[in-house]
Amino acid sequence: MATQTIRTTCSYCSVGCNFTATVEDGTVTSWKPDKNYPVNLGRSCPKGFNLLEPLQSEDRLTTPLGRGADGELHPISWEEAFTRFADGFKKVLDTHGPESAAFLSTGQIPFEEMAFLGALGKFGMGMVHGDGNTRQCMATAAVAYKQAFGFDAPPFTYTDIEESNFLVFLGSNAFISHPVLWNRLKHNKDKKVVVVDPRATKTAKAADQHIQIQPKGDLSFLYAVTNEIIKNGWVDEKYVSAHTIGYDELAAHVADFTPESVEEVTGLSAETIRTFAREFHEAKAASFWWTMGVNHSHQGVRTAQAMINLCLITGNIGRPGTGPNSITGQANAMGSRIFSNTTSLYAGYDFTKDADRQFIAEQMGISVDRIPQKNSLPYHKILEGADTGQIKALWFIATNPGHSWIDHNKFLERMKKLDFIVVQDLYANTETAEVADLVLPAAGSAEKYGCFINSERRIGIVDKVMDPPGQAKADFDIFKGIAEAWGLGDMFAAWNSTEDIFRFLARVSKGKPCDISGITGYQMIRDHGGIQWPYPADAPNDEVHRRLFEDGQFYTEDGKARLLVTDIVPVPEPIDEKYPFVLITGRGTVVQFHTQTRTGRSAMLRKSYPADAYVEINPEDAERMGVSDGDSVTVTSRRGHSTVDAVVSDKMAPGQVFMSMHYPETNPLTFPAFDPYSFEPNYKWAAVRVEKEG
Ligand SMILES: Nc1nc2c(c(=O)[nH]1)N[C@H]1C(S)=C(S)[C@@H](COP(=O)(O)OP(=O)(O)OC[C@H]3O[C@@H](n4cnc5c(=O)[nH]c(N)nc54)[C@H](O)[C@@H]3O)O[C@H]1N2
Ligand SMILES: Nc1nc2c(c(=O)[nH]1)N[C@H]1C(S)=C(S)[C@@H](COP(=O)(O)OP(=O)(O)OC[C@H]3O[C@@H](n4cnc5c(=O)[nH]c(N)nc54)[C@H](O)[C@@H]3O)O[C@H]1N2
Ligand code: SF4
Ligand SMILES: [Mo]
Repeated sequence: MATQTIRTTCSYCSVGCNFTATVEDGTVTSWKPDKNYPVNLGRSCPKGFNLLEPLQSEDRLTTPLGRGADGELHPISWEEAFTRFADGFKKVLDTHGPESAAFLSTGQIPFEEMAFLGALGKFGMGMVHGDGNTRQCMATAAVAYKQAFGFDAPPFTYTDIEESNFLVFLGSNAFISHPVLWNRLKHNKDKKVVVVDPRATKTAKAADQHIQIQPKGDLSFLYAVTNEIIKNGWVDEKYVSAHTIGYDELAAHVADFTPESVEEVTGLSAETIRTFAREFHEAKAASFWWTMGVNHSHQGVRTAQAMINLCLITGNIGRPGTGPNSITGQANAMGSRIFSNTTSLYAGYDFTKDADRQFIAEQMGISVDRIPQKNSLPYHKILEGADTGQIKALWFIATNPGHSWIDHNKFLERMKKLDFIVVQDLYANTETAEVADLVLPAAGSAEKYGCFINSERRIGIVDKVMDPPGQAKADFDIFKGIAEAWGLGDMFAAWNSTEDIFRFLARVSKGKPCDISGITGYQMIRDHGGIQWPYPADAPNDEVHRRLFEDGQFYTEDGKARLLVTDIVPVPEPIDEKYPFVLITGRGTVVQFHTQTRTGRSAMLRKSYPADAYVEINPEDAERMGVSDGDSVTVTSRRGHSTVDAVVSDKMAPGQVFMSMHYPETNPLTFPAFDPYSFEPNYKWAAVRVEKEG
């Protein structure tokens, strides 16, 4: 009997845990969290532990499906599918031009596959627009870092969580969202963990202090803290003058933000704010850890930068246990940020710069005319284009916006206006696949090869442990088939495996902040237990944990970081008498992932979460409305209504309700506001009312 041991990276969240599979004669006989991998050291959460079960579900998509004259989806051959794909897109692009079709990509497939998609869509098929679902998730952090540091570069490594003695989790429910990372935190008397969240989440309850802020009060809170730090002379002046630009503007900007002046908007006492500022100052190593409570905001970029500013002016960066640290979301969100060829050319090169286009064209061996000279429209503008008629065809890869997109009733209406929709997924009954003309069956992460990049910039290997079912193909092979059908075989002749693409990207990254030119191939990543970027050929560094900016040099032209501020903008949809509650949305439980296409298919996981959609309501509000736990209630916004179960919970502050994103009942209600710099949707504020049924 042939027995193999294969290590691969989990494809749910961005922690990036590794698992070891024992494969006997093609069957996985054991699946265990890897003890030696520096990320998870033998730990896992239930999702990773059940990673393979949804892939083995009876209703996996095993053949391509095409919509027939009867309006239904029917199995078709791959040959037919590739022909329909090429015909459908060519017709639209030939008739309406290169800006009439787009692809919407993901943070959940290996970055080599993303890179292939980016080249195929933009250089091959000739589309100008292609964005990723990381727009829904990490765009705010990416833009915040890029503006402040000169490159999208999360500075930390996971040991910083162990070494910090004042950790602020701001808008992060890491206890359920990044459980293995949260578990690295060892509480002790030299360490204080503060959670800033409007809800008393599991993370807040497990922390030393919960600062129960009003939704969207963060920017005012952080400016008041900055003001306190400045007024008390707690600024690290040496660091500020050597390594930053914009201090005087920052100081002038926050001068009016006294703790007293922000009490109302933050819901916090001036004393709480002063104490926080003092403790942040006194800590030997203070750190911020933020996720969607910040990114999903109409002022997310500047809020993230308010944390970046605080770390910079107090010298809490580039040392163990410090940093303004954005934890990423999806398993390969970081890979999509640097290698997907969507918002920037590969490795942070710029579509709008002649020299950058020329360089990438040479590396690809293509004519520079094939590279679009302008940036893609962001996600929400692509969807608006579907409304106005500018966009006629869309291709969705490993994402399900028919459920996850903000204000999704409108999304589904817009889909009806399109001439051609293609969805590439593991399953045919996702909300997005249901409206497609063509559905392409993809292999899941454990059924193919490639790499993910986790939250600490660690490149982890994705290895095949089992075959995909039926005719399902790795996304790589689907892109290869499309390239052939389009007549682009020559352009991609050098890419015969994901590792070929990896080597291309490693070469292209040379000299950029995310330089991985020293990584020779997959075996090296396997041998090292993952490798963090950068790993340049001319200065390889084999330390397992590496943080950025230890020398105070940033990626801007002058090497200095930027301190950036803005005025506070009122919330886009204020509550009023008719819609008196703030609706917050987010993750519900550790065992549910996003639109539940995968976790919903695990019998094991299904036992541990509520089967039906629910809304969490504060006990006083519930009592006033005569609502008891388990009652059926209707939640109504200006855009839609959903009838769900009431959960009366002291997690919620009065005047606020929470619905989890895992149920399709949530996004018909959300309000489509976007950050002005990152264009990330503000999923975490809508005005709603709640009424008891019957
Ligand atoms: N189990 C599980 N884990 C996951 C995922 C999953 O679906 N399920 N998804 C992965 C992905 S892609 C992502 S992006 C991450 C997301 O991970 P998180 O960001 O931790 O998840 P969320 O629940 O969306 O939001 C975090 C918190 O923000 C708070 N919040 C809302 N509004 C505000 C505000 O105005 N200010 C502050 N300070 N906080 C606010 C919410 O109450 C919530 O507790 O999780 C990853 N991990
Ligand atoms: N109300 C509300 N909405 C939200 C959020 C919120 O907090 N509140 N959070 C937002 C955030 S942070 C995120 S990241 C998004 C997530 O939103 P989506 O990306 O739309 O969510 P998923 O359910 O993860 O969709 C991924 C799809 O890819 C498929 N898939 C998995 N692996 C593969 C593969 O290898 N190849 C292919 N081709 N397909 C694959 C899955 O079956 C699934 O259908 O949701 C956003 N929506
Ligand atoms: S913590 Fe994240 S990466 Fe680790 S097993 Fe759970 S879902 Fe997978
Ligand atoms: Mo996300």
